[in-house]
Amino acid sequence: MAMNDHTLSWPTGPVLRNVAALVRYRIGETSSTLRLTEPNCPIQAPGLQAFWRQEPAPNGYQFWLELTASGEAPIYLETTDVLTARAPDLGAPPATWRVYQNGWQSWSPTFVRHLEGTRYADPGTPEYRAAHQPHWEPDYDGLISSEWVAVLFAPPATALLLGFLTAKDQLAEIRLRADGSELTARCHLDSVLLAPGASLRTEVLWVAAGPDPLRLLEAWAEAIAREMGARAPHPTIGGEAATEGARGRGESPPTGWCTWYYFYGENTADDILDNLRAIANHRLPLDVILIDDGYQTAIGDWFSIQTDKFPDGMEPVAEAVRAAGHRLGIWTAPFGAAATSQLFATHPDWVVRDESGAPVVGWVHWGVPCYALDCTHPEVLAWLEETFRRMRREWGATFFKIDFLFAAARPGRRYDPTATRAQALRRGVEAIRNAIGDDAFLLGCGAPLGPCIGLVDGMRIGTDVDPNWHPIFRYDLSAVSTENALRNSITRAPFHNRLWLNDPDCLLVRQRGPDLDLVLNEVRTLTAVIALLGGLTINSDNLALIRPGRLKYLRQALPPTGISARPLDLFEHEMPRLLLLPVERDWGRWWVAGVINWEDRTVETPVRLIDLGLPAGRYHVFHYWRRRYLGVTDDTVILRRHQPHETAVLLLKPVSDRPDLLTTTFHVCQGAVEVADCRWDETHHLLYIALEKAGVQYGEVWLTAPEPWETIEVRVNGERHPWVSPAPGILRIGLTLEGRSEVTARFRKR
Ligand code: 9PG
Repeated sequence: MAMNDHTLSWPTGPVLRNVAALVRYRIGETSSTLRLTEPNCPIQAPGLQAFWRQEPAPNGYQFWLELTASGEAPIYLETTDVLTARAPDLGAPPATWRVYQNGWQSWSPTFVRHLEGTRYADPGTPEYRAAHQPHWEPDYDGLISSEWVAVLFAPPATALLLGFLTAKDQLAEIRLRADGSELTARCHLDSVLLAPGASLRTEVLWVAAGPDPLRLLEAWAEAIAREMGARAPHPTIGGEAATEGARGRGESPPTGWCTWYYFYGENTADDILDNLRAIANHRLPLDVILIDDGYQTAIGDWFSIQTDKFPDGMEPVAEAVRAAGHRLGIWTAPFGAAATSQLFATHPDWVVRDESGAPVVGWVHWGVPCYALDCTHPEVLAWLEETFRRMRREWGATFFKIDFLFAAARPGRRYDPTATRAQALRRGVEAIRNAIGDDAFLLGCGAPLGPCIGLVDGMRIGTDVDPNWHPIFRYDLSAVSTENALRNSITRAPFHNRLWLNDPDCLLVRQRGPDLDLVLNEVRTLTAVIALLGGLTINSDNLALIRPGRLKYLRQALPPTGISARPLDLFEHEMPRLLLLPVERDWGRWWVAGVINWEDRTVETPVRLIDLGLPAGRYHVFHYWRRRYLGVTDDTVILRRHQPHETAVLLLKPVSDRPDLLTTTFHVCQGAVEVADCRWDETHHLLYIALEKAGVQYGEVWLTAPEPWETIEVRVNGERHPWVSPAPGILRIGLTLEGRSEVTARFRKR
């Protein structure tokens, strides 16, 4: 073996050959590339000392670079490849591979791309590049770029993960040539200055192999969460252990109501007060009232309130929200200054500048260019702190949705020439966290993911939901639409409870009409997927006008379980269609599966227990939305008429030989949150069930009573109560649950 052919091997897994590291840098006018082929041995180049570190790590290795400006002259660091390798050998031709491709910010497409026959088409527009391709360059064609982490999967059982375990200091990506000829893990140093004598370290890369790509991805999320001190309640929940948290203990993720997806910024103070009243009247268990975009006169002028909508300013609305017992949430886009803003007029020196000295546009907000604030400027950081302190102090806001965060990471010239784009962004988010305090909830949106870990409590992980299922303006995978929003929420489900709490965006349940073009199956899918993913659950209808009958969908998603279902076929389908939530309680164990039909036509879908990974045995099957008991199976459930965009939510419960709880219809997760207790009294042949849920809701409790058991009576809160038997051995009991109810059923042997 030649000295310069560094190889990485696994006992059974893939092999990387010709492994090397590269440093691209400039001293004066001279650009150079330093190639390192031997790890753990420092290299001295003119003006630069480089040390490429390799260490063993679980299921593989970890790598990073340490760089020192060792000469008299400053160095400008461009990019470093912490690892680059020729043609990874996954034991199967690249055409068969699938790659978990993570997008760069909240709204960027994320899914497992099939190298052959993908649905992904790069729109190739400047707008798409600006929003989703932070490392775009002219040779981007034929390149797959994934931010911070990628998992290569060669079916049936060879997976290779490359993922950075730290993300505070540099933007980092995994690049794969689409023909499989080259694999690179790159850190972006953005041409920052390294002064003579100064050193820096790249982010740390983990390279791991194993048979199960989803488990590798989950393990990466756990590892980076640990390294970066993620603000998640259960940072070490793993695949199996995830059921632990589903016990319903601890605080549930935020619930709430948001102004955006009905009013789109046109709401007045009165609209908010009307919705507050509606929430109280309908007794909806929603906590946060989130005042989204549209109250401010310009991006950046956060205390200049539009008086036509809020005639008395923000204070009285904030006061009413708090008086009604809610948390006040406020939307901002903190790293932007509208070209028309007072902020920019007063502080033109606070924005990032391009080479020619012109202000860098962060984004165009509903037609108005917003310049990117320079979060390395101490005055900007002080202003950010003051802004958020005031919102907390003067309005009493304790929930902050901070949006368009990618603006802080735009390329350009900054006050601090040693700061990378990632560091600039992180300093900005840190200033906000400092100001709002440790106990306020910080929700990232339009946010580059990596540098926010450890600072945000929640993160939007997909594009905006929309009154339309398919995108209507543009047709790419980032375009706002319920379909695209749901796809990302599913493909990034492994981040939930690990990096932060996932925000799948708002739940819309209003009737189809001029304000909403989702049919009933689509609303149910939105409800089911949000409920199964267990993250933030925020409604955004006009609750003052909604037909009350529609509120049943919202109630069935509340409260969130806090635990995410697993997308079992993530590495099989670019649009994953199989979610599985395992639930375990003292009184039993069951599974809730969400089976999604993304097609625009009715299909027949077989659901095999073996694909769900269930222990062998016999299971009762309940078809949740259709409120239908499908009988017992030990093999396959066939959904014969699986309608367009319908999600079949199936409960699978092991068959018992004595009377037992089958399910309830109070929550999509069917017992995971609303069943407080369930006991079988063998002496008295009594089944006792305690239900607990905030608000008021009509629903059903379903029981099983196998031969030879026969039902004598049912009582609800001590009173005799009717039941029906929709199938032999099955009981259905309808009741209104208000806080707490106790159901007892007495049986005898025939
Ligand atoms: C408020 C909204 C909501 C929403 C956010 C964000 O023009 N655009 O490309 C564009 C993309 C996303 C977007 C708005 C505009 O939505 O995700 O929840 O807060 O801002 O303006």
